[in-house]
Amino acid sequence: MQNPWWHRAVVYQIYPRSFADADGDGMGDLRGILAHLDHLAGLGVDVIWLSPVYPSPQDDNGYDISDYQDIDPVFGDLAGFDELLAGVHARGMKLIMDLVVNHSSDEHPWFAESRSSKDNPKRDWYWWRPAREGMEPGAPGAEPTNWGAAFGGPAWEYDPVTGEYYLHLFSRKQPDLNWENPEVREAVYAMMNWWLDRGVDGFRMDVINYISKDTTLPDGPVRPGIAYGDGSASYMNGPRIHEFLHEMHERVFAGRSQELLTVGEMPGVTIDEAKLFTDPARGEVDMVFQFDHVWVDRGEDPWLLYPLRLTDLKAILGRWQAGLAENGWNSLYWNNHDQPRVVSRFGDDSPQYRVRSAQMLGAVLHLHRGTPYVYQGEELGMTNAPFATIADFRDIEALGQYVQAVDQEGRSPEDVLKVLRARGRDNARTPMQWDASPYAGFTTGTPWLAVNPNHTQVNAEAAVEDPDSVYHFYRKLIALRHEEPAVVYGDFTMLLPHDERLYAFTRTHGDTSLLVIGNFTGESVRAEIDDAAAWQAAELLLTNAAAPEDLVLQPWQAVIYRRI
Ligand code: TEU
Repeated sequence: MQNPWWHRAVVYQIYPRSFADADGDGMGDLRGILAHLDHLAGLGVDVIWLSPVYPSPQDDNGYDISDYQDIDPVFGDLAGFDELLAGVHARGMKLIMDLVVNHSSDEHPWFAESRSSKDNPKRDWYWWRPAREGMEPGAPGAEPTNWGAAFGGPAWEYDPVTGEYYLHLFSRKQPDLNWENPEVREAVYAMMNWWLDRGVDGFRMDVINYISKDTTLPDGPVRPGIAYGDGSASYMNGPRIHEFLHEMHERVFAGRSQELLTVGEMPGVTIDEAKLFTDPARGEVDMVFQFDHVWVDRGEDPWLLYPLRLTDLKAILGRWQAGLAENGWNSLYWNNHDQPRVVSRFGDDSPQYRVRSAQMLGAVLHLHRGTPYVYQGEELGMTNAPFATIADFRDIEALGQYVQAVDQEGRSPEDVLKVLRARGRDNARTPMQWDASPYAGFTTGTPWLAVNPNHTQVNAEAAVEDPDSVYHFYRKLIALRHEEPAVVYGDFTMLLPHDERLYAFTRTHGDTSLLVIGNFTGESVRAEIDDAAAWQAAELLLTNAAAPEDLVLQPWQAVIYRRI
């Protein structure tokens, strides 16, 4: 089979709410995106992934959809969407939509019907269950299972209309759709076909490995100090997940002549599962987002910060590289709208090393085998934000988890805040920093989430003007992927797996070998690798500091050498 186009592609994620506001209401919109398409074309990305722009009560910033076939007035309308799509295509890029079909909004007409009576034809479109046996419906602890929801509290909401509970793995305004029901699946496929017919180029599929549940819904294990049970064994990679995704592929993607891209977001996916999901012969999805590497600094206690161990990060990413080497395909990411900013997390966001460490992280990621994703502002080296108190956060996850941890589990507010400051999703959601003006060129109104004060230094205008910026380094990384087949196809070999300071590997394709080294420290470090002299003499394709001597890397330096 011919290699698919997306092996060579780089994807850029836009979180529309925080990207660019054209109408001054403090929230980003489609016209704002349209006005900045040249920034993306200049960077050289191939695909844009739009986080949800559909009508939504915005309980989870659009990941709670009340109409799958329209645009929220906050963002624009369908005509504006078509214009944006045409603008993307005119610049030779593609656009993929966010597909959020594990759950809908509780304000979706489907759910309104489902909740209305036990014999409504759509009753079974969601997961309704009676109270735990022998318990009073609605009483504390009477939920059908002990599961906790991702955003705090129980995963079941009591609905007095019919005296039963509905399942919501995320907020109570995000009821889970019942994929066991074939009508649900048909409705989703019809909607997907409608968007593809409109010209979109594929989908990023939200928590798509949660759609098949163990229908017996057993209680989950409870960890000490945590208020609710963990139900994930009953819905992560559930019993019918491969069947559902294959069916979706058949009903939506197979037989289309467009060049499409599908990527499944899959928390908890294993390498063995990912091989199945991404094996082209099985017809499921093109690639998945796995979470192992962004969970590297998580431990037993959710409210403790664990420092990065570089050897762990290398072991995880190395395993994924090896696991999908023969069949299947990796997606590569440090950042998205759910993750803290990588330069603050794994780099050094102080003025001295922010640019250099952001560049090093970019080089290490983009030189792996797989399709890299750039999250808005990552190409500027945007950092975490200075959240002072819980009142500064807007994210339903931060606010909900805070309440559960502090009020129900008795944690100290300071401990919880410390973790939210480091890991909270709002770090990724502060407005895009376009220039040094008061609201960073994001809006003329009042931004829905405070602009990071460092926008006076960290912004697109300054970065585009500065040849040594993170932006231009990312531009070169993307160009390198387009020009050098070894970046796309080369075999991956991890070097120095036990080294806590350097991340080093080779990529080999035919006669071409690349050596990549990233220094994850603020000190100079010499790379003790085999063949060091030959590499030192090889062509230095890209670096973010002076060319090393004797393979001694400066603080946070990255090097990419090529030998033919
Ligand atoms: O996220 C799914 C997910 O598992 C996590 O990344 C999530 O952000 C949370 O940290 C779990 O505790 C997806 C979307 O990317 C996220 O923005 C949505 O909030 C979520 O699904 C629900 O749609």
